[in-house]
Amino acid sequence: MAGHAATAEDGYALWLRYAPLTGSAKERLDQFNPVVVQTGEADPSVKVAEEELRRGLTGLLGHVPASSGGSPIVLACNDGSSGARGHFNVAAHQQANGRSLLAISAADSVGCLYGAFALLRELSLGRDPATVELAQAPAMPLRMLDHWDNPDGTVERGYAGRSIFDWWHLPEELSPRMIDYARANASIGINGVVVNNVNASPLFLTERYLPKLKRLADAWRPYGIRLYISVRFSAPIEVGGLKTADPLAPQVKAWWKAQAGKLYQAIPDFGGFLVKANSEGQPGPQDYHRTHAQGANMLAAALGNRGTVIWRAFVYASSGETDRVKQAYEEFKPLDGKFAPNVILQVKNGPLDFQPREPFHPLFGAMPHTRMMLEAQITREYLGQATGIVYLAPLWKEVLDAPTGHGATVAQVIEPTGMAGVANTGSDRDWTGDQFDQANWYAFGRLAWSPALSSDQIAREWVGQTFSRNPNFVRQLVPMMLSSRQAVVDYMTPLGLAHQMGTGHHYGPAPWVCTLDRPEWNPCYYNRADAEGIGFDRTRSGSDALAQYAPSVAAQWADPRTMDENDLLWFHHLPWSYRTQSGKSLWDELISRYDRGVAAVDSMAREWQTLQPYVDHERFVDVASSLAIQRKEARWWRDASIAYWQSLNHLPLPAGERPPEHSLSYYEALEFPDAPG
Ligand code: GCW
Repeated sequence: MAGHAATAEDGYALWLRYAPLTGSAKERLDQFNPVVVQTGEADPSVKVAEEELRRGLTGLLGHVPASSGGSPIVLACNDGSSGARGHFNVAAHQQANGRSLLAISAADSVGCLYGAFALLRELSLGRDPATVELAQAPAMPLRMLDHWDNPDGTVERGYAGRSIFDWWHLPEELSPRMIDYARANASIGINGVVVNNVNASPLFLTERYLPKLKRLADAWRPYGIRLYISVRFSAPIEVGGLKTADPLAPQVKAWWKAQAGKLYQAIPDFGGFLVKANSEGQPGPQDYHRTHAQGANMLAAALGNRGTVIWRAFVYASSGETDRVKQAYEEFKPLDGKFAPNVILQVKNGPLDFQPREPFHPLFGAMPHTRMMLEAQITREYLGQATGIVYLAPLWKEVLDAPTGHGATVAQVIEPTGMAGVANTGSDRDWTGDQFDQANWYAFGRLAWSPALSSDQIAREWVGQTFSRNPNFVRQLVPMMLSSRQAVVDYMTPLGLAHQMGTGHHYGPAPWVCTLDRPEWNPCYYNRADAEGIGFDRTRSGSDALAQYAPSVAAQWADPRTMDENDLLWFHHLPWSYRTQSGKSLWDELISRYDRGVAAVDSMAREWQTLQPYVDHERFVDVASSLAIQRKEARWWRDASIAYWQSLNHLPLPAGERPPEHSLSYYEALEFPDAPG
């Protein structure tokens, strides 16, 4: 039995659908009413917790919960307990009158809100309220979304329409979306939002933007979300009328202090500044022969103990002489211990740039005297953008679980600080441009809350709340999601290849590109393919990037014969005839991986067809069309890549292999002037 197919839906409700329960699950929940606020009723966060409980119960029951007569659901929001901000308990107790009582208790009101959302999650998944027992606390203090949204409504690397932030009409108009956005974030524990692109417009530091920022911060405060902005390092010149932005110049220091003062006057809990400096053409302290630490510390002094400077480690010079993946470590490692206490270094998961697979960044664990957070990319810039199914939890788990060799996993290194995800939201009705990309927003938040959660559990939660809790459906869909990340690696850049995408739009394959001014922007810089072999030698005989890792970790990647071949060509340049662990030649193995990726997408598309009975028509068709695009993309990546490698090595395809559909010149000539940037 497929269960009821829900009515037509557009995805706007995200995982907060609260679809009606049926049968015994509904009957059990019907016993629990009313919602009672025991403490903190005047608190805005408690108010929204109460509201959300009522909304959720109404959805799950299919009617407004009774106002008396049942086992109450009680919000007790300053229970005197101590612990991390946001921790909560949810448990059913037996009362003297024989009735149960379901209590959500926490030391602070935001904890209570998180508890309410956690309870609703359990109930949405069909859990018997009488057996709910949760005691949770966030694993890390900062759980942030970074938006690469511009004031004109465009979104850098955004594939879901325009920006969700309507700066033009703020502060007078606050779109209801801003509240639904806050609800979605609070439901997964996100507690910080950077509202603008790291390639930052100085507009955000003007008087005109203050009331706009204030309106958003006020709207999000009840949801436990603090607002941050990205700042442009040269803003003192552009909007401050100064002649310099030198971080040691007294007038520059004074200007930033004054800006911070205005921000705190309007927004007392303003989070702080995110900074991309001396990276990809952005201004920074090095323009004045100052270090990253001097630049960051000057801004940190302006904020004082009220807020935080989050300084990005994503830097690489344009010389191309040093292997690009080594540059962040070389610049930042010597600055360990030099940053002010309210500075955090934000490090991307890998040393290159959000590729389908990268080894973890060597800075994790290597700067013990520096607060460090992880930056992940939820928007799929390099992973097919907003098409098909690519579930990213396995990618992030791989990094979080990696032992750094410095006595801690990546998760343990960042837990005292936090995690930021580059948001994938936009003005599209479904928020993320593709139904399944909602899962990535969800998974990011859940992992920041608890990196110990498994990709499987997160997928189950998301599927159950977002689509259907039917066990057959969940059992079939979750494994598809779990294998989808390896599929994209396989059809795009198998065996440790990276950065093989088209210039600018970063969408399709272009391994042949070799003539861009900046050598490290060229795919050929990374594949190093020629008639003899392929791959980037990062061992001692090559760039020696391996030496940036702890010895135990470097050792695990040093020998191509024993290492995990998923990273093979990231670290080694090998002949096409090299014998891989499967016994196949490197060439044959490469082709079999491309094929495996294409086959995986085909099978996802096929399986989705069989799931039609469980899914509303609108979202069924939406996902089916998206998978049709992904099938095309997978073939395009495979065929164009193989055509190019063959033009170099002139090797025949293994017997029975399908040749590329078109000639290499066909793929080379494709242009996409209309692609989103
Ligand atoms: O991944 C690259 C993107 C740029 C981005 C940059 C960064 C915001 O292609 O669009 O700029 O990384 O992370 O700063």
